[in-house]
Amino acid sequence: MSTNELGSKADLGVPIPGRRRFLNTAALAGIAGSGLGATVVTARAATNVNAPVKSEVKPGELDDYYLFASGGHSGEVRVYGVPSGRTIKRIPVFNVDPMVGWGITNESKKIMGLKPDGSLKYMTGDTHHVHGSYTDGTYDGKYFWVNDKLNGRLARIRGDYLECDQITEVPNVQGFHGLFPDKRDPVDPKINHTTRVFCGGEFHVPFTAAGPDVKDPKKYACLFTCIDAETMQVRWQVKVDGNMDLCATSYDGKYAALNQYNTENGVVYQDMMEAERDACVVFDIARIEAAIKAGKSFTLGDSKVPVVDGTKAANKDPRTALTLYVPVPKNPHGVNMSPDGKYYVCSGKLSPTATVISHELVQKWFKGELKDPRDTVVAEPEIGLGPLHTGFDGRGNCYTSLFLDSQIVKWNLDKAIAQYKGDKAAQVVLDRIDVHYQPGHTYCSMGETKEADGRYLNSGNKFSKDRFLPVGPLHVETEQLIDISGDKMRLLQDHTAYCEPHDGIIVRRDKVRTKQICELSDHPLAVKSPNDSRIDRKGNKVTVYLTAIAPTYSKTEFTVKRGDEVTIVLTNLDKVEDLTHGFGIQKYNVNFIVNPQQTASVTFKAEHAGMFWYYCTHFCHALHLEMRGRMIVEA
Ligand SMILES: [Cu+2]
Repeated sequence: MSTNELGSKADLGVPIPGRRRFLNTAALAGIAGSGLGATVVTARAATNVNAPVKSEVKPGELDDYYLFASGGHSGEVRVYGVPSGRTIKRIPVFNVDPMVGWGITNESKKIMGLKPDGSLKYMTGDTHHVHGSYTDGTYDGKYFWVNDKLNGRLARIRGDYLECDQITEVPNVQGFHGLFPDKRDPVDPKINHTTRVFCGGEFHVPFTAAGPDVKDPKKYACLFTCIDAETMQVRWQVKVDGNMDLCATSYDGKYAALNQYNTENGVVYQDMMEAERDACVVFDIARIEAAIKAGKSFTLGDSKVPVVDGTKAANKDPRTALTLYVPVPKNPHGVNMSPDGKYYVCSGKLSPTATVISHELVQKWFKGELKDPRDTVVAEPEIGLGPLHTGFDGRGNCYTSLFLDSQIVKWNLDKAIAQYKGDKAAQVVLDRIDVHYQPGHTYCSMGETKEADGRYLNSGNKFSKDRFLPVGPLHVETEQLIDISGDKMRLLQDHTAYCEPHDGIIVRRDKVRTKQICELSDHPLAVKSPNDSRIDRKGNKVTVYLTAIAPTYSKTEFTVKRGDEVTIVLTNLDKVEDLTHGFGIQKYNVNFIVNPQQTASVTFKAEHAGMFWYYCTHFCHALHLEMRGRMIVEA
């Protein structure tokens, strides 16, 4: 789009011939100032993974990676650039966000879920884990998923617009924490991409709303849930012992592993840390699906989702077992799969160890070739205090966050296995770096894919303390970027993260292919031309169809009656990249945006009589302030 075309668009709605020249100049100045005249980046060159890592992205340069991070109890997902640490986008998911109108437009409210009276069922959420869809063992950029630990939901984000398009509430689950997509089909070799998302329930619950079982924690259990990646429907669930925390899947699609704490079924923390070992539970996906197909399922509570029994007592015979409980030291936190697909690494939290479980030996156990679940463990190195999460560099090294030591520790998998076999001289720990302070999640560039490139590691630190200017009692968090390309780790930079990200993934920029302009045909109500702008009335329901083309709406005035239910349908007909319009109505709590070629709608009751200006809230043009109109509400 040239500046000339922009200029002619800018002239629309400014029918003052005598001022034409002045307006052109002013409009163009505005456009240049807001960057609209700049060259648009539509195709991103592939990241050169052999180039030296850098700590700075100079003005005009682009980042090499996207970092998708959860936003914790803000309920959103954040997108940062790596290595700059710049925030590029905040994607509202479980939260209400007036910046884009999420939770305000009819379209977003429908995705979020409604009560029978049309109001939002939930306005809050707690996101912890973002993971992307896979093809051939690496990100394909089609979808990203994020959990809601607060209200037990899974949300999907479309890779093309980086917007949430579906949310599914998981039945009979509280504290849904870890999630991971499968990386291919466990049975059909033709299906080489993600078709399922696995979700672990953390808090054990009764499956009834009344009666003695509600109060008796010994009757509680957790559910492991499989959700269809395309339809977002819940496919099946597995009842298990213990509280599931994080999830990791194998590259063959056959297994999902979740670390478990509170195998004691305690309800207070003292009881939850009684046992010396908890577990990492591994699910045999193909067997579970075969059991469901064979009708060996039951239902729980009001849910119609088929459930199979994955408890320890029901799965003692490995040859028919749906689950394998591998005992691991005390209250583990975090399980991650190595990029070569060989090992699950489970962190100790209350034990200074990481437990390495062999994928090959897990398969042998399920064939009945190993007696003891502990026979699947091939290493358990001591790495430091409070190990939580592990990233990988694709060169056989692990990077584990140590919450209590405030460090990232680099250790070698093969050396840890050699040490476990008896090689006392094996040097397992290769390096340590201090981080600031108390790291939770840590993850590496492409680290959970077959394309792990060993360049960057992000340490998501839970406390920032003195790292930034003081701003009162609530502190931001520190995300620290670390160079892992050499033998020694090197701190590159700190950036702030508003509270409070948990897990994230670092995705090469060529994997993410977004559309910068929406499709008019995506919305059935799209107002395709200013000439289609109209007002439809059915009884007291009024629909106002509007278009926006900078710097004007297709109607600069419309009239409704007090008590009417008013729906505004607004299409942004501008086709220029980065030309978003907003729509706010004074005193009516209406505030949303429409991106180029996007349509959105809001519905409200015209409660107050009088004249109310509506105006463009998202800066769009030199005549942005003039982009407004009047809603007359007749008494
Ligand atoms: Cu505008």
